[in-house]
Amino acid sequence: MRPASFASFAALLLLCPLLHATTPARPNILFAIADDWSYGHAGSYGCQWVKTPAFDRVAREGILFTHAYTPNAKCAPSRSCILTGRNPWQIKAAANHVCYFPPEFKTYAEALGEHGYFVGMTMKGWGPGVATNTLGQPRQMAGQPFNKRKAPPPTSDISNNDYAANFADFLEAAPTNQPWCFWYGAIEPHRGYEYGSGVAKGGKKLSDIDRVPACWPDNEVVRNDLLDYAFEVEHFDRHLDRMLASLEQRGLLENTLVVVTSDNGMPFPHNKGQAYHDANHLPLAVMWKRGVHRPGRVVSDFVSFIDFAPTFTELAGLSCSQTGMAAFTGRSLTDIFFAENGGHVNPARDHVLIGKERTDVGRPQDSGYPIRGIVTADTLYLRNFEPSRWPGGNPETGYLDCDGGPTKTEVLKTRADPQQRHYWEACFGPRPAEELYDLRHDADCATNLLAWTNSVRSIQPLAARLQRQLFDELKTQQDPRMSGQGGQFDQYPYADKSMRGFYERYIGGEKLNPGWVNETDFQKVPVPSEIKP
Ligand SMILES: [Ca+2]
Repeated sequence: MRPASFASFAALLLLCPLLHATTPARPNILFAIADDWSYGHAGSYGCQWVKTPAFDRVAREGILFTHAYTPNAKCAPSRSCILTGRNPWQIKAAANHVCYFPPEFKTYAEALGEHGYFVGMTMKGWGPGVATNTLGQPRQMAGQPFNKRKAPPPTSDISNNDYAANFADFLEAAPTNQPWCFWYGAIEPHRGYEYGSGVAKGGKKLSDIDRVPACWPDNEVVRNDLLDYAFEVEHFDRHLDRMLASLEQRGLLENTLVVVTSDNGMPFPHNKGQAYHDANHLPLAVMWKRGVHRPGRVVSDFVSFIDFAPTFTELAGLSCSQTGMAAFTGRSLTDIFFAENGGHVNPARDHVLIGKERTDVGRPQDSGYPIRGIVTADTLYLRNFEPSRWPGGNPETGYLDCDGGPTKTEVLKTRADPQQRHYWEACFGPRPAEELYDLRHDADCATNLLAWTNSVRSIQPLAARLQRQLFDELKTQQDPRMSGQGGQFDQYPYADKSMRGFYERYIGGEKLNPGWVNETDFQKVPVPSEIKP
């Protein structure tokens, strides 16, 4: 290299700190996202009752993350965070489930499409909700859909979308001189499940499950429900396996960044749609043969779903201003991709923020259950802003803010049984304004240390410190909850008009079928002793 050109090359590097000296050409991106799959339920994490050979391969030939979190454990807001690189409290109505997505927030898929990428998706992209541009035209939030191929599903509750065949169609359609970006949005293991399919079709046994989390009764119904969920996770993984084979056959695996994760935790009480640790803590593996250094690493850095959009746009060679997107709050993951070591790579990645607003209806005035929280290596601190409301939705409207299913019904039955009532209390009972959990000894978040008189005095300084850190960061991020404007989240309309105003209409005698709960889940209004906050 001649001195002049070396100087200009060096100057370019200085001007473009995002361009790593060894960064290969713009990679293709395969983003594989399961629907409601929890952390730990993969072979790579040591699980025996959920078989995930494709995920395990991605982890083995890339990086396995042990501390990846969505900021919001519900489909639409979690996907909004992925697509925008911003936290739920920074994207207005998109903090909510089933919202009208604000046209002002561009997605990374739209930005890549404007800058030379061929962008496609199959099945579930962003949603549920309504996303249109300022002219009212539908937006392709995650890319152009490829959904033509169908295949007989293994159970009546699994999609007939042949995801892998649709991905192959996408690859056929992709121009050879362009990088591409594909969103594989399976709808497994979202409910419903074919009851007993894990045993009958998956060849599993109830005794395969090593432990049932502390918040649900351990019985045959719950174990079957878990195995049916496992069988659906495996369907997602089988299609991923075919997609990897497809890439390999075409010689595309080398320069494709493969990201495999989920949008939120499993659709069981105390998990999906809540803010306990298992709801937000998610599986994540990343493979990129030409880019990721030292494959086979296990990384314990705290990473957030808001880190995906900055990663993808950086690898596409775009600065944030070039993308035309609202400024990212997330940080590109390339510091981890290009590191040489496993364990904790970047000391700055030592915590994540989480939180939620309205997830589903079923409370008076379509109000949500607002929470903010901070997760560190040892602790989960939660601040509940409206503790007089029901966290899972009102009993008399079927606790609608929790997907219906066998485990939910089993937990609800325990409300009338003094010996087992603690299950109902943990999953659906009223909560205090503050909660603090010791994640080292209580990963299920069964014991709120701030409600336990023996520990409350010693634990309060820690709670105060975490609340200060949480609130300081939220203020910097201009969270409306920090300036007394949090009520705006309840004012954004629920985009499914047939369900809007559910509570008042149902109580008023209107016949409404919410679809996703069982008839017996509707319970009488609470007795006064249940209203503790
Ligand atoms: Ca989901």
